[in-house]
Amino acid sequence: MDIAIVGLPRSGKTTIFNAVTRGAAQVAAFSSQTKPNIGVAKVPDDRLQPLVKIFEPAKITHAEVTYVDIPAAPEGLGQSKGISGEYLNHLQKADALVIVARSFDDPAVPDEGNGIDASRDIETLLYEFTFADLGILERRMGRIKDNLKSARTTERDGLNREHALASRLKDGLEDGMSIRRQTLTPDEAKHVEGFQFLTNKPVIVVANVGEDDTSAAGDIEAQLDTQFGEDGILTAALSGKLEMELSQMDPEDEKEFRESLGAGESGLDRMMSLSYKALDQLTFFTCGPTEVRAWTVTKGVTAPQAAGKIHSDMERGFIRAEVVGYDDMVRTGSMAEARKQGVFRQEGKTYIVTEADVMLILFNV
Ligand SMILES: Nc1nc2c(ncn2[C@@H]2O[C@H](COP(=O)(O)OP(=O)(O)O)[C@@H](O)[C@H]2O)c(=O)[nH]1
Ligand SMILES: [Mg+2]
Repeated sequence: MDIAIVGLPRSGKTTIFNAVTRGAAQVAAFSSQTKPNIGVAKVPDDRLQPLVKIFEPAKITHAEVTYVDIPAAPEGLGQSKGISGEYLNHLQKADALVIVARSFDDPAVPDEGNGIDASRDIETLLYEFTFADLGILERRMGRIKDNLKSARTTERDGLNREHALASRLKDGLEDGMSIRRQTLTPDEAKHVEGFQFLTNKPVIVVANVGEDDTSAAGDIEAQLDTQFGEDGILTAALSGKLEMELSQMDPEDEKEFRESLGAGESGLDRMMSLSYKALDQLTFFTCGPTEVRAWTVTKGVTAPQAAGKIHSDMERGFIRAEVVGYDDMVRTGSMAEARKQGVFRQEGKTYIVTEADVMLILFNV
């Protein structure tokens, strides 16, 4: 699962990328980055700590997602030239898009010359997404028209239907309706998925606020939510610079420093959990004395498929899964107690894994 970080130049994309991946890619006030940075991030999950308390494992492993920090398009984003080429490819491949918008004022970092305005910059990016999708639709419609000229009667129906769908999506987009908000039949939705439209992807907007302005983060977030929430867009606000510095400290110092800054969920954690949730995947846990671990799988997988995520042998030799729901696990406090209270289940090959299942896979190879 890939999350792309996009935004105007010097909005703080690479800074935030470094914070989420605990990496050290080059951030720059002037020079321009040309290659994407790719890194893996641990997904924060409030449900891990209660499990750790129960199992006291030697090791805790978070679910992981890949972040891709995409440099601004060479032709310059936000100048209505449209997204194309390699840049568009990067965005299309992503499963979710994080838009970073500059909300910090810093004379050392030149802005684009029109002052700092996060909501304007977000509008610009969203407009570019719409524009890119319109381009894809128009090209597709042109190709269908060409194909129709030489199509056999048996093919005409399908092509005409596809043309009608594309035309409907296009009308919707022109009316300001992202494809993710348009009403589609399951068949249409499946067909549309193949095109990897940008406005069909989950979007999280992140206001990058100044490090001495973090008290304003809540207000900025609320304002952006009012403006973009209706379009199904999620919002977070954080200080990229501060978060990057914190991510480079050792965990103890980081914890202490965060506490001294004032309690509450960190903006970065919020951004990361929102992005993970937006991917619409399912998390299950494996728990024992050696490791408590969160795993990510697609919704609707069976127990053997989930086991295959851990190891292919476990899928091949799957016998059964022993399952306790997360809430039952935390409430009962131990496997033995869960068993006693009858919330411990034996599940077979056809079991469909549900959110936050605590699973032990029994297998034989
Ligand atoms: N003061 C301040 N500077 C920041 C913040 N985030 C990023 N910067 C600076 O802005 C410049 C551009 O950041 P970078 O992450 O490279 O932006 P990108 O072009 O979007 O990847 C760098 O000099 C960063 O140090 C922030 O929250 N506060
Ligand atoms: Mg960068």
